[in-house]
Amino acid sequence: MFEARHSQKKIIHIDMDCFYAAVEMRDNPEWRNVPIAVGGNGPRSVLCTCNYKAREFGVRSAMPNARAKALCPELIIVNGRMSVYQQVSQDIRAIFLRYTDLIEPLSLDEAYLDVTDSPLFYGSATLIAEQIRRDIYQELNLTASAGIAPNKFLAKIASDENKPNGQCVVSPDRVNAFVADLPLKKIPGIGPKTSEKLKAFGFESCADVRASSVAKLHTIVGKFANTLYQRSFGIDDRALETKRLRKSLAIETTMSEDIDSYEQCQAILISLFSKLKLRLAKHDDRQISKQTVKIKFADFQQTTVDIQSKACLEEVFIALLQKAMTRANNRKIRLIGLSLGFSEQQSNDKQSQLALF
Ligand code: TTP
Ligand code: MG
Repeated sequence: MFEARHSQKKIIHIDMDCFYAAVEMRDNPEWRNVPIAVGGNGPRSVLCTCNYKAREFGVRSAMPNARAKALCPELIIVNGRMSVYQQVSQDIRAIFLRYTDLIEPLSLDEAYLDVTDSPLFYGSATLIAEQIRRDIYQELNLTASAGIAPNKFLAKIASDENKPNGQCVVSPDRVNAFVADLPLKKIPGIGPKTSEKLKAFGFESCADVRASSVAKLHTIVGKFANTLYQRSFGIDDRALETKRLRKSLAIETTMSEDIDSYEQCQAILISLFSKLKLRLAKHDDRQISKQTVKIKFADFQQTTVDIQSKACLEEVFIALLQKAMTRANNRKIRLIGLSLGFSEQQSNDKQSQLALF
């Protein structure tokens, strides 16, 4: 029992309300009380999103402009300003970082935060979420909604419950009740087609799925059966994917006293190298493209030497150090740094998805 409590996670899913449209309303007061949408203006354009006023008319994201105009003739369709949304997204990220660095961004306006080990607000994820939303409102003049739950799946669904400008907590004792009546189409991974197919077999809610079996579900949704069965009980073991696609990995040290002997420099390089190797283990999915040695001289001038390389090799760093030291001109050395460059390989689907925004 203690074990189970101990391993209980606290996940917050934050999602901005009608994000692009909200930024436009903020920056253009004349649009605040009228239905607006953000989209292109070509005849075949579709809307990116629309404000809640427009949603009252049935206007939705991804709807063709013409259809939206038919539903809501007074709808104002404005051009998007991606660079502004990207900047706001960075500002939101900076607010998240005040509360945790365990952040998994899903798109410009959405992220998971893991606050399981946060000591803030006596460890209350509910209060942390409230404060994050308050910060966003006070500093950026935008509203966000939040879901607070023991896992990503539940937190994401919960953030939609009290939109806009609301939050919903699914505490561990509420998981069962929350999930039982959940329509299957709300489960990420179940699109309209799969939802129709499941319905045809009599599956509409999580309760229907629970009463069945993985084997039966497999005949309908294939490989997704296992996940679907777990979700119907509110189970989701996925950890946050916080790894950013970094361009390089670097480590350096400033000496307490400047040094000038090659032997001393090499000894420092060797100790840095073993630390770099350790850190590299966490990035084993990346392809190395370059090794670099940097040295800073006593007069604060620095020099770098690099070489194309597909591995992290000590002897290569040593050779680079030797070359860098030929530029010393009798100056002592105050800092040595090693770094690895990575090639631009996309590590998973998430990254390519992010690139679409
Ligand atoms: P969403 O969070 O899906 O939508 P939203 O923030 O506009 O509205 P909600 O209050 O329901 O969360 O998407 C975030 C932004 O991504 C949205 O403002 C515009 C963009 N987007 C598109 O460009 N095309 C799309 O089809 C969708 C769904 C979103
Ligand atoms: Mg949103």
